Amino acid sequence: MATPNTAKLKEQFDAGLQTRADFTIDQPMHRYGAVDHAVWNQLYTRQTALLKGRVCDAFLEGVARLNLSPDRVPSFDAINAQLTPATGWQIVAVPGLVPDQVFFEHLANRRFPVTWWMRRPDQLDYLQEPDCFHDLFGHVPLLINPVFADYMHAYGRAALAANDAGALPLLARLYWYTVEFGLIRDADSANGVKIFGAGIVSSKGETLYSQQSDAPNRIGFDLERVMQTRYRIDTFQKTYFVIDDFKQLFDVANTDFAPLLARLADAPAFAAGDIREGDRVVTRGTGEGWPDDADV
Ligand code: HBI
Ligand code: FE
Repeated sequence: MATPNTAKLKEQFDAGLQTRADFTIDQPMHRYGAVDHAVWNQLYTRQTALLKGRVCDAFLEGVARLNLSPDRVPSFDAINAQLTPATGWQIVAVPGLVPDQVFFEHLANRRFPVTWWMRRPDQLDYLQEPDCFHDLFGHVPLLINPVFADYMHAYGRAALAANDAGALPLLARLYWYTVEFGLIRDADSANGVKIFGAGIVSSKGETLYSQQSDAPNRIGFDLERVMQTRYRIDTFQKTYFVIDDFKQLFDVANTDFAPLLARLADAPAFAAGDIREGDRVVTRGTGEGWPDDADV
């Protein structure tokens, strides 16, 4: 969470914004200043250069098709003009993190909530909460890909059902290890993987670490295995899961989650850095630099 001081400032800042019952607002274009546009430009330029040869092709195609402006914080309406005709998704502006139930209801209706505000210049490398650069640059390019678009929609519906059944942690882990920190196989790339997760794509440090470091495990994606695996919210991941292709997400999207959640309800959760029997290990991590306190 934000420090109390930041939260206090943000509260005052948000006060003038008309927040609707579903937590959406109109993107307040007049609130972006020269510093916000400069931060967007700096992050956009840095990440697009760094991601070349490291991120999956579908992401680059998405960036190109959405016509994201490098020099200014993009208008959400302009993005929707490209996005909605392609996959039925739209982005909606929100003040920041929204409650789980609200978030999933948006996804289940093909709406992706995007935080409207930009991080400060002293937060280029890290901030704990999602800002506009993470939400927009990290998440939105893949929403113009039809397979990924359907996966996110199915995820929203499954998460709503899981929330009702008290099984949200299982679905939160799936989101974490695919949408936020997913890798995808690519024989010609470092460690045989490329990047697609938004938490990686929007971070310089984790872009390099997730693909090139010897420290983390990289393990072939398996739905049940992922849903049982704890994660880190405060450091680079100890383990990344690697999908073979987007078809694998399509199969997950078409899974009947109810029996799976019932079966896993009492199953143990694995530590983030564990390697288990039956894992398809892509790379076994050295564990260098791993914190030894408990995972989430
Ligand atoms: N709200 N704006 C926003 N963005 C998120 O990614 C988000 C959220 N609320 C809840 C939530 N994510 C989590 O429940 C998921 O990561 C599982
Ligand atoms: Fe995110």
